[in-house]
Amino acid sequence: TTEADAETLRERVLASLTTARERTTLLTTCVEEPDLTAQHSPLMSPLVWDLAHIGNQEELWLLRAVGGRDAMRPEIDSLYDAFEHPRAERPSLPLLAPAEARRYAAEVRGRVMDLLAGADFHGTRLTEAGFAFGMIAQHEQQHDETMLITHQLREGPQALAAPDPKPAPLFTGPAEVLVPGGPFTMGTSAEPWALDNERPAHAREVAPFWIDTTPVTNAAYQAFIEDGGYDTERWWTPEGWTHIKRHSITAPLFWRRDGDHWLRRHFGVTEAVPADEPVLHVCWYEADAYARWAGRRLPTETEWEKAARHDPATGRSMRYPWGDADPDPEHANLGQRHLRPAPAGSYPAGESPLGVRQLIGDVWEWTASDFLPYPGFQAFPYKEYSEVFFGSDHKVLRGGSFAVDPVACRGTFRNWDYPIRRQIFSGFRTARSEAV
Ligand code: AVJ
Ligand code: FE
Repeated sequence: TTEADAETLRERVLASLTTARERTTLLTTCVEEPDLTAQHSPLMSPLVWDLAHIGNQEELWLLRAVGGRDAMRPEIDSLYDAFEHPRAERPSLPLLAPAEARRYAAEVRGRVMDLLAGADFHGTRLTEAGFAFGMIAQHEQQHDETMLITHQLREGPQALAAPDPKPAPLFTGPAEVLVPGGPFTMGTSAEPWALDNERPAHAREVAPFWIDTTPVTNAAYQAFIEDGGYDTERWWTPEGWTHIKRHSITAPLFWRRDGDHWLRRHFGVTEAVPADEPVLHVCWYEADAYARWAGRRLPTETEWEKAARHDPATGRSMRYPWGDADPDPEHANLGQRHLRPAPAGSYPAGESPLGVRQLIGDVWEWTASDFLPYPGFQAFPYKEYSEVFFGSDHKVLRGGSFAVDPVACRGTFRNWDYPIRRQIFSGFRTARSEAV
């Protein structure tokens, strides 16, 4: 019945918001106050900015837009508007101090709990199926990934720890699989909490292509380095070549050569680069150059989504590679349960019908494609979520990383960034067209 559905939805909203807040709390209490207010990189906000911004967006969209309440502290809105102040400027703003930011976010959340208790999930598009609540849970989780990136950039001793992923049996499957050509349905009109840029569902025609069964590993990437990849202009786009030479980039971010092997700094610990894990912290230019060196290319966004969602048996697009079930820990490495990707070939339960693994979780995967709207795109609920980023400045990343919560990750989910960015939890896999 509708009443039972509403209760299920209320519980799902509550669980999603609660999971997000537990993560936010951990990320903002595992270091001392000076590390919350410091800017650890000009690319990132102080952690205390993310904390109050999370609360402020929740107030704006749930208490004010859905609940019709007045602003709690109208004077702070502009401080936490991401478009008014670029990240580099944020530490010089009169930000709420950590204790105050925590109190503000908690007070917003308390009022949201009251709102949720009486929420009607029908009505406007914003409240339909709890969309605004789902959007805010996703927003907080996205900032939890952003804050984890800040932690990785932070110098100093380890503050966060998590168990390593379960060792996987050695993967012995084929290196690549053939995805058949033909139409498939890209995007979604059905997923209730899908964001505007994932909509609407539409048909795409795809030529047959081969795609790597697993993300590219550190060992494979090291072979590119040892083969002089960073000194061979022909592997790089002109922009990529200029960029790596200007910034003396010779390896993924956080890597350091030590004699004949590589070390990396990972959440405050220096470790040998793990050979069998997917490569992490590469920019689009590096992914693109590696692919060319390997005689291959990056998959287009359309190819990636077809590999991740297409069920050749039914012709249907599924929610995830493994089917329509929500992710569980056997399917994918998500949600900061582990602070690293799992070895390539892990998660057999999460493979696609064609046997492609780790499309969801582990590392964000760079695609060849610019971030563009789908045919029929409509900005919702605000232009600044996606629309202002469309164009050739940003490349699309797919699939989510170990740092993304399941609420903000699905077969249709789209992320984007500048092609020079590599502080994000980014890796890639390669593809090639089927010879005709
Ligand atoms: C989708 C990850 C590019 O962090 O800029 C957070 C998500 N939007 N707050 C970002 C987002 C507004 C966004 N990305
Ligand atoms: Fe935000």
